[in-house]
Amino acid sequence: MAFEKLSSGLQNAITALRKAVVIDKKTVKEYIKEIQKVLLAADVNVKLVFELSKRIEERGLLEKPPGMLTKKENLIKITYEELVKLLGTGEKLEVGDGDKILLVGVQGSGKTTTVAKLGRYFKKKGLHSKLICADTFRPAAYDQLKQLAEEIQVPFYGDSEEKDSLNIIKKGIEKFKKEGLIIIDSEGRHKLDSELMRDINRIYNEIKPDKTLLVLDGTMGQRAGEQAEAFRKSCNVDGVILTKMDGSAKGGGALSACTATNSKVYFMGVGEHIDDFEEFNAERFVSRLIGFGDLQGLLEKAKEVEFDEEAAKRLMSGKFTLEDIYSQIEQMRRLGPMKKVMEMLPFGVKIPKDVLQIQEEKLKRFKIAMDSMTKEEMKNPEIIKRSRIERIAKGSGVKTEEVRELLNYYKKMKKMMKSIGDERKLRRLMRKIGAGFGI
Ligand SMILES: Nc1nc2c(ncn2[C@@H]2O[C@H](COP(=O)(O)OP(=O)(O)OP(=O)(O)O)[C@@H](O)[C@H]2O)c(=O)[nH]1
Ligand SMILES: [Mg+2]
Repeated sequence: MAFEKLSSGLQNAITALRKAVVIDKKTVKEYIKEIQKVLLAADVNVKLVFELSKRIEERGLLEKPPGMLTKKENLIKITYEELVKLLGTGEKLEVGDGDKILLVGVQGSGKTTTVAKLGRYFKKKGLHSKLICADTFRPAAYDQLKQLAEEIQVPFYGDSEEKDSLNIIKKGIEKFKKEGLIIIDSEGRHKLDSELMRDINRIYNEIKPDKTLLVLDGTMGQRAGEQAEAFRKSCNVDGVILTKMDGSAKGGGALSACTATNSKVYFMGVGEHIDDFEEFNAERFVSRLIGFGDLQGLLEKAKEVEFDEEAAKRLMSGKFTLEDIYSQIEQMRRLGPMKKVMEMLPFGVKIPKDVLQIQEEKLKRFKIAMDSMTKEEMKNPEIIKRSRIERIAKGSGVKTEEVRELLNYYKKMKKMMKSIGDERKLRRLMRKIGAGFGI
């Protein structure tokens, strides 16, 4: 993978940062210098690199790490966020059967290969891909796509005798009865000549594709941005597919240049084989560059702490309602740490066993019951007496005993929250828990 260098470079910088004893201006500067070196080697635009490093430095030095994150960890989190910003968002290409996709690009950029890759990709997603070869410029184009279509077993239309590409496309669309996802390969020329643009414009205006995707060779590095801009000026490009990202050490440059020119990158070609193709998602991509497992844990930790901080505020205010239980259930995933909070209460707080051992299944039933409650009942559960319990049970299909159980659960939780006491105690507790997580 061409991103190995970029990836190992970033990871080395992060490892060095982790080893640093103190995080001061000097360490941060050294760290940023490393990141700069790595990005410049990947052909990311110098200006972008400096903007990015300035933001990392500023945020790293000024920002208060969210909750329990250390300064170091926050610096890594910031690096991740800024890299995602540099490389674009994670928008998905929305298409379906009945749509037409037109691929455009200069000669040799990888259009024909990508038409087949897209065909396979969408076929795997359950759509009915159909390929049309509209390249009348290069004689071998017809056979190339026909073979690829056979390989991936999707319908193909082309006509090696016809000289007008527009005619071919029209006939192809007719043949496919406007059904399925029609993917059209167009011709390429040596460079961005006006004739190519004129032809593509003509096709575009007649066919009105639902999506026009520009195929760009990733080995161009940051020059990909210029091409993207030129194409967008002369025809309505919806997004970009970067090819040959496997062979290029300049992939980072191509990606960032597309983002910088507001060209959404939807896919990446990462090899000559049909399956060497992936959806581009900046968050996933940067996670992988930095080391996915590592980062995931870190981001989770930042979130967990945010939750605890919020919970702490609410607990302190003494306003614990059914709504809190409801949102807790909604955030089932985050209930784990909450349970830990309760388990680790070291200040002689007695936790009723049944509060801790409440089953997920039961929580789901509670949620259903709460869905039948009024806003007032959720805020002030004390008002829920017998007749209301019966109404809630009837409305939700949950047993009256279960509604009672929920109210009991609520009472116990509230009592427990009260007994935690003051904020200092709670903060101390949270630090302890942090230590338990190995922070
Ligand atoms: N390594 C690698 N090679 C690729 C990738 N995509 C395409 N290629 C190769 O690039 C060359 C050109 O690909 P084509 O699909 O024929 O390019 P094209 O844009 O259709 O070319 P023209 O029709 O001549 O304009 C072929 O040798 C492909 O195998 C990729 O993602 N990685
Ligand atoms: Mg071609």
